[in-house]
Amino acid sequence: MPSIIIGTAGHIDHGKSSLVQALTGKDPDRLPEEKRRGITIDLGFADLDLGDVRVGFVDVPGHERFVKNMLAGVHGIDAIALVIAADEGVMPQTREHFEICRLLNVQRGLVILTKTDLVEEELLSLVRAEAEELVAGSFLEGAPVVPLSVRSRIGLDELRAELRQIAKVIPERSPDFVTRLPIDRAFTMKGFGVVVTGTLVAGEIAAGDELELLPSGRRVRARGVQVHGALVSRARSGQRTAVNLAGVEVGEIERGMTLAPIGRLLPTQIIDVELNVLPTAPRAIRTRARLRVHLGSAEVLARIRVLNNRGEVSPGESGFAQLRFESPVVALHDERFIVRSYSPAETIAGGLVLDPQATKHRGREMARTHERLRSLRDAERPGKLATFVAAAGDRGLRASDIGARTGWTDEIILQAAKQAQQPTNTGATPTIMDADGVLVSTENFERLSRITTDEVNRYHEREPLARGLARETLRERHFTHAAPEVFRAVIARLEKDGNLVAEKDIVRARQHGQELSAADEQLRDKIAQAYKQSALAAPTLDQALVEAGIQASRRTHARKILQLLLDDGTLVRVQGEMFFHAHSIEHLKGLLREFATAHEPDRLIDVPGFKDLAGVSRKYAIPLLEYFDRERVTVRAGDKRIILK
Ligand SMILES: Nc1nc2c(ncn2[C@@H]2O[C@H](COP(=O)(O)OP(=O)(O)OP(=O)(O)O)[C@@H](O)[C@H]2O)c(=O)[nH]1
Ligand SMILES: [Mg+2]
Repeated sequence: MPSIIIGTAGHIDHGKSSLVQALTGKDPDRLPEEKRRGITIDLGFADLDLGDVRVGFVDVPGHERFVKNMLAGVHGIDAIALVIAADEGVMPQTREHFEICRLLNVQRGLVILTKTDLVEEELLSLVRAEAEELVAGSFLEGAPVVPLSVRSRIGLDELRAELRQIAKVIPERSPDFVTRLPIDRAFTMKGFGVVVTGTLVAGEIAAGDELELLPSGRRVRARGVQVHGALVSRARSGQRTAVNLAGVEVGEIERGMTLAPIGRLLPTQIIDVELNVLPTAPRAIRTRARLRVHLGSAEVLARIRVLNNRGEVSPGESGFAQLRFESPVVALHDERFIVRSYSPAETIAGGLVLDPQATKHRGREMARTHERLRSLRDAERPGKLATFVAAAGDRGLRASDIGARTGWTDEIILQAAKQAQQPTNTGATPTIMDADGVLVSTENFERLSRITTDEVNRYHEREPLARGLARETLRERHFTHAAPEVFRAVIARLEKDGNLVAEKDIVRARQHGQELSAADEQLRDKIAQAYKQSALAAPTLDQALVEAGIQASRRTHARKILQLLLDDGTLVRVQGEMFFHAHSIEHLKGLLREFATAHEPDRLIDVPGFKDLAGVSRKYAIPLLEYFDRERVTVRAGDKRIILK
């Protein structure tokens, strides 16, 4: 059976709770204090079976001091029942609640004129006119106006008929978002343990689901799920839902937390928004103002930074702003919220979350920031996704990062990402590409490619004798902010394009060869010769250079030449500055193998044995053996070595 959620709204004592009770038979006021004082203090819930549809009521308090409680329940409703007492007419919280619904973009509802038993026909038509004037130009213009009395029970049937009509036109909740339950109540129930309730704004919760509470990140398990007071196997979006939780104490949960699948959503403390300041706000909202922000069922304090030159948004105007929360909260792109002044607590604005994981903006980047925020507000999903990706810079975004910002399911993210990679000709939205699972803007990717090519070319100019630039150097210089995938993808792309060659640990230009002058060639041969002649009695580097007849002033140059010999394998670095000619090493390997054959089956050699075999002193024997261990020619066995096959 389809179900919808209707929130009551209206001034204190106008008959909201009485109405819910008359319809459902259940008194939504459950607190002893509410019963005693005859007013609603906190949210109340009751539901009504209309035969072909179920209506869940969220009954809110009308008292101006409890608007914050009203706000915890009004998010996520499908429609409002704006209640106006016929004997009092439109009053301050009639307007405030109605404005809140407008700011939250509630799309449907009806007006109910209560207590008609207390007034004459004439006054009733005056109040009706007043109500119509209030809603003129809003989503409630032309909505049904139902006069009724719970005393005489006149009008209740008409109201049921209208509710059924509304239920018919409420669209189904979108399946495009991951599960999210903003919690409005948490309590313990004897024999059950911890129970949380809320309006399931997206997705489903089934018994057995592993979930997490945000912002704390506490992991919990749904032991059982109830909808409309009955156990169900799963609750669906748009239903008032109660979840019995295992793995948590009631003291760890409070109103305003969100229940979500593990690892999907991310609490935030800085968000970029569009702010709509009410025409009735007493003054402009200025940068640095401290505000109460109502998001989902949460109320969080925030400081605002208005993103324009004046540093304020005037009553009746809209503008971009950044909110910095005093504590973390779950916020999603495209989510609406209400802003109240810190003191006195009055509703002064509403807003739309644009970037839920924002960073601080620099003043001189204002134009760019505006362009981004406009795109996040106006673009279709692929455009929004591309804008998020571009804003992330070199770091790029993974699908999970997009999910944490938007609450989109994997399928929606995949679909949007695919579309965003098609070239567009609008030019307004950035294009993006997929670097091994990390999405990055084409602009950033191209920039990194250019920088890499330039850096490698410059390096070759500076060090013509070097084989290439170390990968690590490149990464440290230009890719510290980039995801490793982006680094790899840039190199791979440049290789594919034929510009660069990536070898094990270096990157070089494809056409870069080490052209040596005749003099350098001679130098190279001399050094190689010096090492070859000394065989296993390897000289120190300085000795080798002296032997090769190289002047002290040319040492630095000679070292570069030596590096070439190492690069091409003529020389082998055994340890630090200790080099051997490759021939000598090969010769020694041959001797080791012969020795092994003669010492089958254990193939063991100790250090003295090795010294004899190689004809070297301990100074060389140990580094050589360690080198052979590294090269897997030998393997240590106590103070001996096994010579491997
Ligand atoms: N005569 C008459 N009295 C009514 C009617 N509906 C409600 N009342 C009375 O009005 C008073 C307030 O009713 P509630 O239903 O508590 O009003 P409310 O809007 O829920 O008030 P808050 O939740 O505190 O904002 C109660 O004493 C009700 O008995 C009605 O149709 N006729
Ligand atoms: Mg009430």
